[in-house]
Order: sequence, then C-alpha cells, then structure tokens
Amino acid sequence: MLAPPHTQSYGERSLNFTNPTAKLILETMERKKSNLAVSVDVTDKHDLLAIIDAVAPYVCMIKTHIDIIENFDFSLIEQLQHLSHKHDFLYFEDRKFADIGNTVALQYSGGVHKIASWAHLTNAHPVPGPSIIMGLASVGLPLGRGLLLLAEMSTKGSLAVGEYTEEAVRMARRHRDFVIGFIAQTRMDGVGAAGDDVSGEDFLVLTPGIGLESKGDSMGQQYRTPREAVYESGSDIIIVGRGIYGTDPKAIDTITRQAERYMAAGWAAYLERLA
Ligand code: S5P
Repeated sequence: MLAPPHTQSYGERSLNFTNPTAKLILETMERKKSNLAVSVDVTDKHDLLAIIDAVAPYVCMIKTHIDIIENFDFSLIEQLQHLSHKHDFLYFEDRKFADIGNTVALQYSGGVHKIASWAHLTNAHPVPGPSIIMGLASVGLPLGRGLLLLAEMSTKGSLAVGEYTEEAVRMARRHRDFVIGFIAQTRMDGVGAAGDDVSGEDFLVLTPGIGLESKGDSMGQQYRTPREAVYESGSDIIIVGRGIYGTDPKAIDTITRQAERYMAAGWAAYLERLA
C-alpha cells in the first residue's frame, strides 16, 4: 500500500511524476524549503520586477497575470527569466484558459505574450471538456510545460463544486503527462474515482485565497490561513497576493518581511503535516 501523497515529502514526491515541470517544482520546494507562490498582480512592469526581486528568495514560484501589465513589451520576459535564474523559482502564468482546443493553442503559443515560451505552468477551466487539454498540450507538452485545472475556486458562490469538480479530476487523470495538478481548496486524491484503482496517483494542489489577517475582500474573495490550507486541507502550495504586497507595491521592505512570514507559516504547516 503506497503512502498517500500528502504524507510524503516534496522531494520524495518528485518521483511520482513524469512531467519535468512537476519534478522541477517539487525539487525547488525541497531545495528552497518553501511552498509559497507569490501572486504579483500589479500593472506596472517596474513594480512587477522590483517585487519579484524582493520576494524571490522566499518562493518556489511566482504567479503572474501578464495581461494586466500596462507597459508590457517582450523585453520584460527576458528580465523575468533573468530573475528566475538568479533566484531559482518557476513562473505560473494564471491565464485561466477556457476556450476550444484550437483557440487556446493559439492563445497559449502566440499573441504578444507568447505564454508557452516562458511560463513553466499555466491553468485552464475544465468547462469546455477534454479538448482544452488537448489544445494546450499540443503546444506545452513538447516544451515540457505543465497544466493545472481549476477544480475549485476560492470565491463565494463558486460553481466549481460537486460533480463539476469530480469531472475535472477525471479529465486530469486521463492526461497525467501534462495535467500535473489543480487549483483547489483541498486535496483531490481519489475524487471521482468510483472504484477505479487510483493508488499511486499524485496531483499537486495549489491553493489561492490565503491570508493571515483578512478573511476576504469586498468582491467575493475568501481567505484561509496557510495552516488551514496546508495542514488541515492538504494543499501543497499556498498562493498569496495582497497578503504580501498589500496596497502599496512600492513598500518593498514591508513586502519582503511579509513574504518571509508567509514562507515560514507555509513551511511550518507542511512540517506539521509530515509529522
Ligand atoms: O479560485 C481562485 C483561483 C485563482 S488562480 N482564486 C484566486 O484568487 N485565484 C487567483 O489568486 C487570483 O486571480 C489572484 O491572482 C490570486 C489571489 O490574490 P489575493 O490578492 O486575493 O491573494
């Protein structure tokens, strides 16, 4: 009987995956002792670069919304890549693809952002069905990229529950070479398996909606603590945005301190889970 993934160390779990991005994420987490991903949702590229440079020592991953950058040009990508080499972390472009296979393949490879050329990881809504995975995999698999499906969301009134979540997991299970995990609030081990043998199955669970102070915002976001996500719900990576950069993207000292604090809280919750 294999140990369930959330009781294994991140380093051990890198052997559970064939996808090179999944392996690299888990090895980076183990090396840096961090299960923190910082979501840098700012609109100016200079702020984006300054915040990444400040928080990078504390993260395994940086999550971007590249389409909100107002002064984007492709030289930004070279600067982002320089930071990821300097500080040893991966990029997750939170694009939330949701269209037919042919369209998402074009959105992923082309346009001004050329996401597949630099983002190790991206995500998709399962709403169109398995064709969305086929479209994205046609671009991402040859590059060794990984995909997350949004199985659940952090927002009040989310429709991604019950049968929808189960079907998302079944879709992922049929494409394990490319789908390496979920955006979700809890573990998905065995969800929707209906008697099928899923022992040895491992998916990464990345959880947004994390805050140490606030319980939510005025637009439906809901926050839980790193401990609730990692220790109680078995999440692997906490995704933190405004809890770290707050309301002032220029307050770099405060942002650095907050990143250190969330990294410590996330790692302590993981060690507690392993124990
Ligand atoms: O269910 C979700 C899925 C995602 S990817 N809820 C989320 O909040 N997100 C993203 O996580 C959202 O797009 C944002 O970039 C980040 C949360 O930001 P925060 O400032 O609320 O921590």
